[in-house]
Amino acid sequence: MLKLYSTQSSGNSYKVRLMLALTARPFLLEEVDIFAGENRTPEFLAMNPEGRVPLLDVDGRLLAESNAILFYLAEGTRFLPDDPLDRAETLRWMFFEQNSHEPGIAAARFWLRQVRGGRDLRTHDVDRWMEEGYAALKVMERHLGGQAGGRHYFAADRLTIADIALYAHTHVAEEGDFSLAAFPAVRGWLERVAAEPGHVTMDWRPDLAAAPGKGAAAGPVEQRG
Ligand SMILES: N[C@@H](CCC(=O)N[C@@H](CS)C(=O)NCC(=O)O)C(=O)O
Repeated sequence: MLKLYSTQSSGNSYKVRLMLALTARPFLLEEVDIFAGENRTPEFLAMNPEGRVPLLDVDGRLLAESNAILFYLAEGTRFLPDDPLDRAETLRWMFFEQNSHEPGIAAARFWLRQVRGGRDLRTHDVDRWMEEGYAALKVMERHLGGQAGGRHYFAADRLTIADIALYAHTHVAEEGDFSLAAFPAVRGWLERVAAEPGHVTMDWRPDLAAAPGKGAAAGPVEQRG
């Protein structure tokens, strides 16, 4: 069975939990407390030398990087288009997420909301995060709202892993002091993703009652796609 090393409040981990829930795949969840350094132990570093979550264990083979994990999990499902250009467009927005979106929006939330004293520790970075984060939100707004009638999703006219990648940190952008007031198309898209059947919120965990030891197993078992 798949096993996910994840931190509950981590947007990158949430991407993977959301994808597993949307595709109704069973998995074991292992909570890694990055604030207590559980991701920097020799045991964890032996699994992922970067010392980061999320990390997916597929029958003993380990896969890091949230968007690589999404790509693996999406194979054969409706969340990864077959058409080569649609597929490439999906990847395009996932690269955008990592290069232009996550560094500002996720970093601001992490340091301003999640790390005690983070605002003081990283005062000199706040302006850059705001500039980069708002630049990314403007790109998203232009893409979604830019053509007549607007686009409902980022690629292939349907919900793909590009949307899942971008949704994870955008829907909590306000926790990093960003306002979405000036981004109506982005807000509409967030609502569409949240209304998707099988959608789960960031605090969702698999059924703890089924948990042997520390991990928790998720159901249901059948795969949708
Ligand atoms: N590019 C990586 C970033 C992973 C990442 O930054 N994870 C954070 C949590 S969201 C983490 O593990 N931070 C702890 C650390 O770097 O020590 C991905 O998308 O998976």
